Amino acid sequence: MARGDLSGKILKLFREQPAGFVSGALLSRELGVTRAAIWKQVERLRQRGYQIEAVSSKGYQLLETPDLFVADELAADLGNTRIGRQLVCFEDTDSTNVQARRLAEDGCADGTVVIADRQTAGRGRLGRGWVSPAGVNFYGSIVLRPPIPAVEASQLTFLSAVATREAIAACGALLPTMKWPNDILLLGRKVAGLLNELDAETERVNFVILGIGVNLNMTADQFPADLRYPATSVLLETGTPVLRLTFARRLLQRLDHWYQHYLQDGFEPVLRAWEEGCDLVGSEVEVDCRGILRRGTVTGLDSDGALLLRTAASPRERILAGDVRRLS
Ligand code: BT5
Repeated sequence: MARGDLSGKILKLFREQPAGFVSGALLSRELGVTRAAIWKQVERLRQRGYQIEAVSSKGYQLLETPDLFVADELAADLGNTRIGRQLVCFEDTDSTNVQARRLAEDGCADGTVVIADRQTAGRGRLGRGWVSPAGVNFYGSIVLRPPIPAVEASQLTFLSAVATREAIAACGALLPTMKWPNDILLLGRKVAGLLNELDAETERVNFVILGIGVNLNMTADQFPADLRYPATSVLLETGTPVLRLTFARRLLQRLDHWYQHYLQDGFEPVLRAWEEGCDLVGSEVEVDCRGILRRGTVTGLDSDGALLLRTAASPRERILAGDVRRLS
C-alpha cells in the first residue's frame, strides 16, 4: 500500500479520531469520494485484518490494527524525519534493494524507504540469498544521497549496523553484538544481515542503498538447514513476539538519528558506537577474502571501517571485504 492512497487516507482519519466513530459522510466529504467507495475500502481493510466496526447511525470505528507494513501507519509516528519522508510498502516483492534501486534511478528523494512483508528473491552478499518468509520479519531498503566521496560510502554500512542494533536492543533485554562488517548477532547467532549497494562516480556518491533484513518473529522451522552460520530471531531468543510496525518505526528513527549525526559530525561517532557493540577486538580470526584466507588478531577498525589485523606478515593489515570467522 503506498503512502497516501485511499485506504491509507481512511486509516489516517480513523487515527485522528482514536476514541470514537467517524461518520461515512465525513469520510466521503474529506476524501472527495462516494460513501459506497468508502464502504468498499472499509471491506478491503477488513479483509487485510483491520477490525472496523460499522454502526448505521454513527459511522465507522477502528478497533484493532493488524501488524502489517502500511505506509500511512508507519508515517503516523515518524514525525519530521528525513528517513521515511517517502515510504513504499509491498506485500510481496522480489527484493527491496532492487525496488529501492529502481526508485533511486528514477530520482527519488534522500531518505526514501522501501519495506516488504515478503521477498521472493531476497538478496545477501556475493550472489547469496536471504530467506524472507511473509508475516514475520523486517525487510527494508533505504535510499541515501549523502554528499560524500565514493571511497567513504562503506561507512554507511556501519551506520546502518549501529541503528539496527539499537532497534533490536529496544525489543527486549538482549544486547546484540556486531560481526564485521555486516552481521548482527544475538548470543552468537545471526539475527540481522545488511546489504549495502553503491552507485557512484569517482568523486561523488549518487546514491547508497542500505538493505536491512532482521529476523523478528521467525520460528525455528522457517530457517533452512543449510545456512552458512547459525541463525536466530528475536522471538527465539526472548520468547516474546515483536510488533513489526513498532520495530520498523523505531529502526527508521534510529537511522534518522545516526544519519543526521553522520552528516553533521562525520564518521567518528558512528565508528565509536560500532566498536562499542563489537566484541572482536583482541580475538584471533580467519577472514575469507573471496577464497584467500587471512589469519590474525583483530586490533580494531580503521577510520574508513576497514578491519585491522595483526598477522604474521604485518602488524597492521587492512581488510576491506570478507567473511570473518572467530578462532578464539
Ligand atoms: C547478508 O548477506 O547478511 C545480507 C542480507 C540482507 C538482507 C536484506 S533484506 C532487505 C534487503 N533486500 C534484499 O534483497 N536484501 C536486503 P550474507 O552475509 O551474504 O549472508 C547471506 C547468508 O546468510 C546466506 O547464504 C544464508 O546462509 C544465510 N541466511 C539467509 N537467510 C537468512 C536469514 N533470514 N537469517 C539468517 N541467515 C540467513
